[in-house]
Amino acid sequence: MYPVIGMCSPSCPSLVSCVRSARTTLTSAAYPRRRSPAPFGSAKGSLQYVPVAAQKADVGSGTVGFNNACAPRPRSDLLEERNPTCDLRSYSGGQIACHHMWSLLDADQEIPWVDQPLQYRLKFRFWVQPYNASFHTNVKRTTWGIASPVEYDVPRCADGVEGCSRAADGSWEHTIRGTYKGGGKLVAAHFHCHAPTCTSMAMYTCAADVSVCNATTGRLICKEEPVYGGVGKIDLPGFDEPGFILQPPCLWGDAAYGLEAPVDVDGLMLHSVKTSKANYGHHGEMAWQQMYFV
Ligand SMILES: [Cu+2]
Repeated sequence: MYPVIGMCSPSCPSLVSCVRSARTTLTSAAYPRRRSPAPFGSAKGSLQYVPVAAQKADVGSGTVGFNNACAPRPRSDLLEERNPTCDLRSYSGGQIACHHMWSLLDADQEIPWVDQPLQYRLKFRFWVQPYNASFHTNVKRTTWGIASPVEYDVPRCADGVEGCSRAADGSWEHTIRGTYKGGGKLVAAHFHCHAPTCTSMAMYTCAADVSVCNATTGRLICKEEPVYGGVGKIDLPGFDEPGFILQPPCLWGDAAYGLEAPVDVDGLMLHSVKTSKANYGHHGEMAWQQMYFV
């Protein structure tokens, strides 16, 4: 928990008094005794940044609404697993708490390196073709998530933690699954997840008469795994760079261009499986499927 982040509910007399009490009694502050607590996953409220006045470098401010919503199985595993990201009362980090100048430290921790802004570098490559009406087609975009629905916490795995298993090399692996209805003829799947946690995402399609759609009853249509640069697994040597990761998408299209035909998933159930490294916990990991279809 980060004491600089508080939470509030509409039942509190004021945002400030609620946030103050929330530092020590989060649940009772959000839910007075006369009401029974909201079930896990349905608490309402927001996060407020409370700067530490004694630290000049602490200039963060603002309030952000909490809108994560984990659907019950089979849509997503996370609600039944009581993933902390599903509920405001258990939320302990992730994209909702990540804002400009919000220092996610304990209140008694000094903000380090205030004169050394962290720098990072992004490199983009764009392939561009002039429009050609004979083969370019407009596509539509949709997103399917199996987390909250976008982000979730990968727990630090141990014996007995749901979703945890040992990978082939003996390290901990955490897996979540979700089942949902598809739509359209798929032409591209970009599975969005985070380095260095994410190890794979896979999507299966099930026949309409299958009662339980999973990796056994379904047909694998796309699996994406990160390819690390600098280890000789990228075909173009100039792009095989250490420190970068290639995550090839799944693409469907015209056989004339070497592609398999678009997958028609209209009305079909789809099932996705996402695996992560879990020797350590990770906040704000994602299992977000960015899809293009016609
Ligand atoms: Cu992300």
